Parts: sequence; C-alpha cells; structure tokens
Amino acid sequence: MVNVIGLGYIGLPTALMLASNGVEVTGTDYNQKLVDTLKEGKITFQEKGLETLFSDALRAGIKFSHEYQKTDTYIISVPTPYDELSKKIDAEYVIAAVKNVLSCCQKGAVIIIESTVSPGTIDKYVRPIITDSGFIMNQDIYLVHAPERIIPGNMVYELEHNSRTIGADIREIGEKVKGIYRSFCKGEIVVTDIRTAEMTKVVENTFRDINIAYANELAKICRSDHMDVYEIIRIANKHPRVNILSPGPGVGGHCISVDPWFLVGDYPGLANIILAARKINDSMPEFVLERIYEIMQEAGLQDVSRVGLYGLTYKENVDDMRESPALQMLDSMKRHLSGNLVKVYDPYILEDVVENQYHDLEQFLADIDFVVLLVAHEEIRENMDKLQGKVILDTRKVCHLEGTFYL
Ligand code: SAJ
Repeated sequence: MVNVIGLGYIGLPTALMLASNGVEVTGTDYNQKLVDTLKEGKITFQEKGLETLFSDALRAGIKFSHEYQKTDTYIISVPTPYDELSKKIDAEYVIAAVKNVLSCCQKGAVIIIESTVSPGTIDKYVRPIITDSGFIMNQDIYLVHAPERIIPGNMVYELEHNSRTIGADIREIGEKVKGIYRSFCKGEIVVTDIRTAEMTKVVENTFRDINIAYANELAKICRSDHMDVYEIIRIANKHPRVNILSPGPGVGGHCISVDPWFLVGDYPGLANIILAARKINDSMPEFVLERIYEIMQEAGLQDVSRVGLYGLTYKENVDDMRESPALQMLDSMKRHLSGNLVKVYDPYILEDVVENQYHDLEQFLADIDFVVLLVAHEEIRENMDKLQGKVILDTRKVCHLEGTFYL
C-alpha cells in the first residue's frame, strides 16, 4: 500500500492517479477539514479532469485519513516554502513528514520525496533524521527523490504523459519505485542519484524563469523605445533555434517564482543570471502599475476606483493565487494609496479575498471604465466583445479590440 502524505496540488492528483491504476492507496493530510471534504466525495481544488479522476479513484477504493499509515511505501508531497530573507529552502514540512513516517513505517520502507527541494536538502536535512532515529540507511529505510513535473491547468494529462526523474541511492530501489509510477506514467522514467534529481528539478524551473525574464526584459526595452515587442518576438521565433516566451505581468505560482531562489540562496556569487532573471520577473507587477498610471493620463482618466483588474490567479484557468502578480500589484497599491481603490474580479475566486472584489463579470464591467487584463482565463477570451468601449490594458496579448494598450 502506498501512503501519500500531503494532499495538495501535487499529492492529491498523484494519489488519485495511482489508485485509479490499481495501486492500493491511502492519502493522508494533517488538515482534518481537507480530509473530511475528500471523504465526503468532494474535490478540494479545480483542475481539468480532476473530478473524473477522483470518481475513478473512489471506485477503485482509495482511502483518506488524517493518520500516517503503517506500510512499506510513502510518497511525500508537502510544500517546501523558502525563507524570504535568506532565500534558502524551509524544509520544515518535509522534515515533519519524514519524522512522522519513521514513527510508524515498516522496516525496509521506501520514502519517496516528491516535494521540490534545493540541491543537497536530502543529505542535509533528511538523512540525519533517519540515522539519528536509529535507522540504518539503505537497510531499514530507503530514500528516493521523485520530483513532480506537472503543470497546473493540465495536471492530469501531464501526470500520465510527462517523463519523470527518480533519484535513489540504490539502483534496484530506483527501479522498484519506477515500477510504481509505471502504473500510470506513459513517459520515460529516468533513474539517477538523489542529488542529480534534486538539481534537475530546480534547474528545469529556473530555465523557464530565465526565459520568461528575457521576454519581460524585451517588453520593457521595446516600451522604452516605442517598438512592438509582440511583433518582434513573433518574427524572431521564426528562426529555427529561437523560441522566446511571452511577456506578462510577472511570474507567479509556487514553483517558478520560488525554486530559482534556492540556487541564489545556496550559490551566492555564482547564480548571477538566475538572480537577474528573478529580479526582472519580480519587477513586472510594478511595471504594470506604471503602465496603468501612464494610460490613465493618456486617456484622461483620474478616478482609480473606475479601474478594474481582471484576474487574481497566477495564470489562466486555475484557481491558484500563490505568488500571483495581481496580489503583488494590490499590495503595492495599498502601500501607495493607503487602501485598495481599484475593483477586482476573477471567475475562479469564489470567496472574498481582497477589497472591492466582484463575483459577476457584468457587474464588474459596469462599474469600471478601464480594465486591466492580468489573466487570460477562457471566460474573458470568450467574452472579449463585452470590453468594447472600455480603456483596455492587456498584459497577455489576447485582446484584439481596437485601441487596446499592451505592456
Ligand atoms: N508566464 C509568463 N510568460 C510565459 C509563460 C508563463 O509570464 O511565457 C507566467 C505565468 O503566467 C505564471 C508563471 O509564469 O505566472 C508560471 O506559469 P507556468 O505555466 O510557466 O508554470 P507553473 O508554475 O504553473 O508550473 C511550472 C512548470 N514548470 C516548467 O514549465 C519548467 C511545471 O512543469 C512544474 O511542475 C511546476 O512549475 C512545478 O510544480 O514545479
């Protein structure tokens, strides 16, 4: 039986996928309310295909519990935040989970860590817990690092089709774990050592961060010199070896905007391009604010309360607001204007999380003259004509109405 620890954005789909493919699974989370919701047969976040996968897993007999289970295989998928100041990983949740596993596991158990960790974290924080608890590594307990790679918005598909990395001390253990993932994973599964697996994951996310930063920097350069960055990127991308990403209001989410900091924190003085990219991406919400003020002047608008931000999530068609550029903009505005005057709306955010938040698109649009598109949710793409007559700043280049302003 596999005990999946941490039923969040990664743990839940993974547990469901394993269960639907014939593996005996119990999902465990320290949040009793979350466990209760799952037991009632309800999913805890919105994701394409998750509902169906959940029904399949329930039919296959998946169990949910608040308690860690006594078994031989654990998958740990708990959050790994970073310390804002030192930029180093905060491995507290992983450590707590491993300690809990050790208090109940069978001898010879395999602990698979899926949470993203900075290179060296397993050596530095996890191995000592095991040996200090009197277990012999690679005899009483085996450690594996199998970092997840799935993208929010397309998780279920990617779980099945992406290739995976499995880091283990002992090849046979790596192969055994490969067998577990093989139950649902159609992609290539590469077995390597733990440090390589740790580094690979962080390197992948950093690659994307740097590439987005390049697009964002180009947007700033082109803005300063009155050039159309989108046209330039479109043409440049016709080169067979060029693939520039899209500029945007900033990089949010719990992965790309976090993981590169691990490298910056651990390799000061060496991680230079990585640090520069982080700074560029982090500066984008402020850049959008400047664009808003510029456009207000250009359009002769004075009343900030007639400005509306469309989108609170970190990207399109997800309900995840972690590190979202919109929240950073609202924070910054609050500091400057001592209060949030702008109107805000996101079809995916059903609860009130910020001031002046709307829950109805029509109402939101009726109360504003200037709309700032921060997230290109399907909803707005399908209702673009409703923005007719408004001043529009489109940070995602999805609106083609005449007179639209861009980054
Ligand atoms: N963004 C841009 N321009 C782009 C692409 C993205 O501004 O051209 C922004 C998005 O709007 C968003 C942020 O970047 O704010 C990140 O979004 P994303 O869709 O690029 O990635 P995530 O954070 O949802 O998921 C990433 C993925 N990693 C890579 O593509 C290397 C995913 O495969 C990982 O599993 C995930 O991080 C993770 O958990 O590490």
